[in-house]
Amino acid sequence: MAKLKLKVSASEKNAKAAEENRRLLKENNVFTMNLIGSPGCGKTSILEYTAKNCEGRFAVIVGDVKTALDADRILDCDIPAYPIETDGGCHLTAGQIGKIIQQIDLSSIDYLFIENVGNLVCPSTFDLGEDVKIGVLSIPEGDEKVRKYPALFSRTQVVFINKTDLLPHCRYDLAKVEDDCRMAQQTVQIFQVSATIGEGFEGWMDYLKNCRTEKHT
Ligand SMILES: Nc1nc2c(ncn2[C@@H]2O[C@H](COP(=O)(O)OP(=O)(O)OP(=O)(O)O)[C@@H](O)[C@H]2O)c(=O)[nH]1
Ligand SMILES: [Mg+2]
Repeated sequence: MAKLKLKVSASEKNAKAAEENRRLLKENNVFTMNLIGSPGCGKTSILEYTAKNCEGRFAVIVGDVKTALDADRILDCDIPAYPIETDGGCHLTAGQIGKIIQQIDLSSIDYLFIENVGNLVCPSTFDLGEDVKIGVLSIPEGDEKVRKYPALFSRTQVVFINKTDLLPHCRYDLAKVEDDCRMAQQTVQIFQVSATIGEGFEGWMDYLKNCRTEKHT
């Protein structure tokens, strides 16, 4: 009973912090995206491509269990990056994001990306105050992930299917995965990309532009 009460209050605490983050980010017209996917699916690579090729002013918060290696990769693209080392934690919390956004000049950015800890389960149900959750899949992981992890894919407004350059080497039914994504979330926008060779990002660029227009009018 006491354990249940503790659990409820932790999730209530997170929800409250997420609402406060959302209020602050909205007030500053910052469009915020929470990237979730398995370890190695290409979250940082997609952000590197975005930083180098898409228009807008960005900041990135990067969650990892250990190290600031990914934040360093983003800094190398001349984008402000803020690492969060969770030290064993399998997802980011709204409280952690709240502490970081106090350090960011929100009036100087259009987009905030949050790269969550590589994990298809735990980050799914933790609201960070984002506008959208973005799921990242990749070809070598196999084509059943959307069906296996419904808690995430029922909440993702955008899905990347990354590493399309590896399609000739893997058995992967792209059409089926797209169907699964739409079954889980009818209005999802799907981008098939290869972050390594920079292929398939036109739709993503339009998406970002549209989000900014909506926020700033
Ligand atoms: N072939 C291929 N490799 C890719 C692509 N995108 C990323 N990679 C490789 O996949 C590996 C993992 O990429 P990351 O961007 O670090 O993946 P991540 O999701 O950020 O990983 P974690 O932060 O550790 O969860 C690296 O070796 C990348 O070079 C792609 O489109 N094609
Ligand atoms: Mg990464």
